[in-house]
Amino acid sequence: MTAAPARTGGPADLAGLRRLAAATLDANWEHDHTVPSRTLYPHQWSWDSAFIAIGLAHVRPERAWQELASLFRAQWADGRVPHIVFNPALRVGAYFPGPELWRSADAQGSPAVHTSGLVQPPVHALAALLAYRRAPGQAGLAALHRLYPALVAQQRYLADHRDVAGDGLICVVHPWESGLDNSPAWDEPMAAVPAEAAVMRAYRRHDTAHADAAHRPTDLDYARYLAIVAAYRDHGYADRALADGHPFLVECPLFNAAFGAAEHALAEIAALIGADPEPHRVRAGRITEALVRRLYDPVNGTFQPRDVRAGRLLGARTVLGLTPLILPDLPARQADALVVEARSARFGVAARMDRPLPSHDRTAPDFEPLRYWRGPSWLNIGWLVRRGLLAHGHPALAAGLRRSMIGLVAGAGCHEYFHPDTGAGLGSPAFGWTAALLLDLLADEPQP
Ligand code: 9WN
Repeated sequence: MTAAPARTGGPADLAGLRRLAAATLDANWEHDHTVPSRTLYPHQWSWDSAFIAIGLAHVRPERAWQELASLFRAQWADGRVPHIVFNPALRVGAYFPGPELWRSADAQGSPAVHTSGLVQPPVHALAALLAYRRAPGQAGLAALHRLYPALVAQQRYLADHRDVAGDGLICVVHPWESGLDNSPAWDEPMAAVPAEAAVMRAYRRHDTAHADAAHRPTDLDYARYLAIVAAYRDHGYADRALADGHPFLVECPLFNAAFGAAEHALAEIAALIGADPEPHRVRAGRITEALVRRLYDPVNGTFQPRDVRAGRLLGARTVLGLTPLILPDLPARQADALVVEARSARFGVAARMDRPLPSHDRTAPDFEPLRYWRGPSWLNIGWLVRRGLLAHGHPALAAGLRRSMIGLVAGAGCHEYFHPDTGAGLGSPAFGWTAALLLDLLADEPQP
């Protein structure tokens, strides 16, 4: 497809953009949390809340702490932080799959409120640390004191229950756990999940009522999503038997990078509240080492997910591969290779970007500019990659990415995601993490 010029003009009025982002967060606020979108995602989502807390700290710090506290009130007894916390006030059918499909109340150790049984990338410790840095003070410190044990339990759940291959890395048991649900990264393991699109006739999908079906996962994808949920749910969301036949077991570079970044953040939080940072530093080092050993592909010079069932690295070269850059202790060899990958025609990161950062290799035959996570640009991923570029000494590239992301919102508003060629807004308008991370980017003006 021909590349239309990206909208790189940027805002004439940064204060206006800031007001738009703050108003979006206000409009999505729901008594103790922020919904990602009033239409598509009307409940509370786990990693959305973390990104949103980072943005709230700029405008309404008290809500940043409420956001994280409400999510962690739904933490399970085993430490898992559910990927969706359902709002009981909403009608049945407000989102699919809803509580009636997850049946969390039947599982051991689930909280009083209905939730899903899956998790999402653990970016919450990083969010708590950044929220505190943005809004330091007694209230923030007290919030960190309260959150710290819950954040530690979240990490312990992952380490103790989800290291299915025993190699120090966490397995995601469903594409929804990766946060990049429909990424081409999952095509191979998803193809091995037995399911038929026809089962979807028994359900009413909520997403395609609010977004163009051509942009969303297919019915066959959804049939597989449901089959994987059923397999996990029917074992009571217990992780003991995962290795014996769970249909989807993948070590994801982004999830594991977030897992490592969380230990780095916990070390800093521990120091702030008078706990011992050292065990967190040790664990962080081990995670980075395991990531490099198990998921780095020296031939391609990027990180690839590992299919634990099939026992091999997966081939699709998606933006997931760049995200271990967020680890400050990533060795120079891998960090340098990721910068080469980021600057390549596949991803186009540059000091002056002519198009947004795509979610998938834009030179790949299966690149789709409109379909969910198969090409479009997301602000949370760009935000993570930008942090990584800064951490590894590439301020000019980081500045280019920042300008590109601000330009996207200036051109199209706080959309869920953006066309990777034209920058047109796609998915849900008034999307929570886009607004929140925009606030963070606007405030983080690099020094000349
Ligand atoms: C399933 C809420 C969530 C994000 C995910 C994104 C999408 C849900 C869906 O929306 O996933 O969890 O219905 O597609 O892929 O990253 O957390 O914004």
